Amino acid sequence: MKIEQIDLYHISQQLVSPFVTSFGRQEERQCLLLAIKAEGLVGWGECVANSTPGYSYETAGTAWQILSDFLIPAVLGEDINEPEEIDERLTFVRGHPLAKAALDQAAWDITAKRDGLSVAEKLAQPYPEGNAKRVKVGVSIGIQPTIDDTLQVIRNHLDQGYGRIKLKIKPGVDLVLAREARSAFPDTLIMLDANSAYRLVDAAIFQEMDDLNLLMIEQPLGYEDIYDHSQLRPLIQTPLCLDESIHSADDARFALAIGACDIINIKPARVGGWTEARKVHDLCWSSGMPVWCGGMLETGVGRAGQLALASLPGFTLPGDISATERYYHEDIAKPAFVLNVEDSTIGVPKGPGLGIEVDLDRLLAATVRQAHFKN
Ligand code: OSB
Ligand code: MG
Repeated sequence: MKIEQIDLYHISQQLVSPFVTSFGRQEERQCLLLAIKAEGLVGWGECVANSTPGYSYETAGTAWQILSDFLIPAVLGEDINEPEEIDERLTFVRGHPLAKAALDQAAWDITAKRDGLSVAEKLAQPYPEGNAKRVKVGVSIGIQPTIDDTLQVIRNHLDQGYGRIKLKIKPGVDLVLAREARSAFPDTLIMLDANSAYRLVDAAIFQEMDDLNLLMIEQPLGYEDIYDHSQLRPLIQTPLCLDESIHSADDARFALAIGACDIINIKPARVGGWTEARKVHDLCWSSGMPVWCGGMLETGVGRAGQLALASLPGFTLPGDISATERYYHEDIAKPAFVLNVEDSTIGVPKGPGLGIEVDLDRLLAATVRQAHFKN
């Protein structure tokens, strides 16, 4: 498929409720969306880089520049048959996985459409068991003004049918919060995400959580650290999960080799796209390490891609893939994703491709900048 045109949009959307983490507060969310056009088909991809470099060094602004000046020119006019060929053509740029992932995702969408498959089916081709039709999901709850507020937000999400609760923590909002949440909800799957807010010397805080029967603690230590996590792990009972510090299958191999974690959160964006995300999945699955699909407050474009990835057989833990209404009043893609209250699952889009339609009017209403690259 010769890539004839690529459209790039920088959008900004109001969140249904502010999202507060140890690295900052978000009331609106920015991201880039891009469309690859070839042979009368369109493939969509989302770059989850936000306005500030809090989670990753990339921002919507840096991703715009890297995509416009380097990544898009490297693939425009090229003949691409399989999505993996995009990944290969982008290796000359070091880093910038969030920017790369948007092109990789769009390539999965357009080639799956060409093949008459959903992205989930195309991703699952190597596995005899194929892909799941529904995936288990949970909700990620930001830091609230008080513990009582947090308990109320947990209650609301349990009432909506979410079967796994993730609580954001930061120094000063950790142990007491976890204890109160556990005593209010003794049987709920509860996990914590620190987004790198602690150091190894803080190990005692996590040791005090040993008796809380938490599902896992996500990324307590440095955002590039793997080694200190391997030192923390034997000191605590709660399973340790890595998010920020796993950028590739090689990082995952290193983490496995030194015993740095029990679980990996796979975010396709953080590892440069779905091609690399599947490699991380394969490595973890063959090593017996459970994985789950993380989230970055995606629009329907990114969410459709998360659901496709999470349908692979090694994704055994609930993902951070909540219903559309939890993030946006009106999303730019249709249909909205809806939670099944019976079993806390969301259906995997049936395709073709990602299985969503981008509503161009809504997209343009949210757009702050656009560019069109033609061969
Ligand atoms: O660390 O998992 C994280 C959102 C933005 C940046 C980092 C993270 C998150 C979430 C939200 O936890 C997950 C979601 O519901 O999309
Ligand atoms: Mg995280």
